[in-house]
Amino acid sequence: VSAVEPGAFDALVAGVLDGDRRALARALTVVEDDEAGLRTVVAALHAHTGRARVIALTGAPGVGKSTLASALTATLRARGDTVAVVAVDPSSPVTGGALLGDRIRMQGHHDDPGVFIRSMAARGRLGGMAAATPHAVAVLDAAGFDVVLVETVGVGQSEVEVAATAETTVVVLAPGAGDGVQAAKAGILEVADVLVVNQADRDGAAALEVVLGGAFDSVLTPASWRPPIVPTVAVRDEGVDALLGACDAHLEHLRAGGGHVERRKRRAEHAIREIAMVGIRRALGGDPVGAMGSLPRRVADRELDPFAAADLLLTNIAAPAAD
Ligand SMILES: Nc1nc2c(ncn2[C@@H]2O[C@H](COP(=O)(O)OP(=O)(O)O)[C@@H](O)[C@H]2O)c(=O)[nH]1
Ligand SMILES: [Mg+2]
Repeated sequence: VSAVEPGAFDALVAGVLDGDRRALARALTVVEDDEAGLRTVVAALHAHTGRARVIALTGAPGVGKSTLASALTATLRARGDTVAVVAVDPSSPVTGGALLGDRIRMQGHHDDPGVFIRSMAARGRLGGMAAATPHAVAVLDAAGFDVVLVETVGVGQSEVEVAATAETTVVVLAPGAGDGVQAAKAGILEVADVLVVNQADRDGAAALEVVLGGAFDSVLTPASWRPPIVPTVAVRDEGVDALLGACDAHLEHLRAGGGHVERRKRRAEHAIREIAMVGIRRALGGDPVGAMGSLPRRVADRELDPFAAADLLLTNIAAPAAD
């Protein structure tokens, strides 16, 4: 762990709070790449977060998440909201979709100070993008954006968990590649607050809507939120107003029942757990012998059972003992 001089990030933090775009871009690079800086920046910005509304768009590669994010950005701007978009999508070039930044540039948002776009590479030193994304969201929140849109590929458990920390999680499906059966297998339907059937101009879209409609009947109580199913044609901006309306209705529902506080707690819980997991993984992986000490021998010698040894190991990680 490299030492960070006190004050080394003060100007960066001040720049973010001022809405300076270069400072913002650099702060997001710190989130991706600079472990010591990440801690400093997150600590300094934390008190300034909690204002932005976070909407996640998740789904299989190629369903149209970036196209929708771009269309939603335009719709949100039209009603006066400032928008930051963070896309964690290494697959776009593979599926033939343009990178998000290119799409939004195409739509003419590139010189709009009310829009900020960041594509994040799927690396991240601290346990991958699933760990880094909430910090990126926090930086954008602190910078004062009204809405933070998060695009993630909903294929792995960790990506799905990240999406579920948004106020509103929009699961995007399309006929064919990202269909409902696959989504159900990946476990992303469970986290959906709003379901989008994008590419509604293509064959199979109506059938997919029917399948999805049936999927929730068995599990919902009358009092719970029923995820609306919104058909969209993102490439033609069709259904995008309805999608935003569904997101607004969901936020209202959360607020009415205190659910937005729960979401924030869930996001905090996720962040704490990811940070702690990094520490544990490092303690175990970086220097296994040091952290384990004599525990393996004592278990092998039947002096300790493995559960008791694991308890001791966690204690050692929290407060390293000589042995
Ligand atoms: N026919 C049709 N194509 C779409 C629609 N929305 C997006 N696409 C196309 O689907 C491809 C993937 O879109 P993209 O937004 O990059 O998907 P992502 O991987 O989920 O971000 C691109 O070629 C888009 O132009 C739609 O509503 N209808
Ligand atoms: Mg994309």
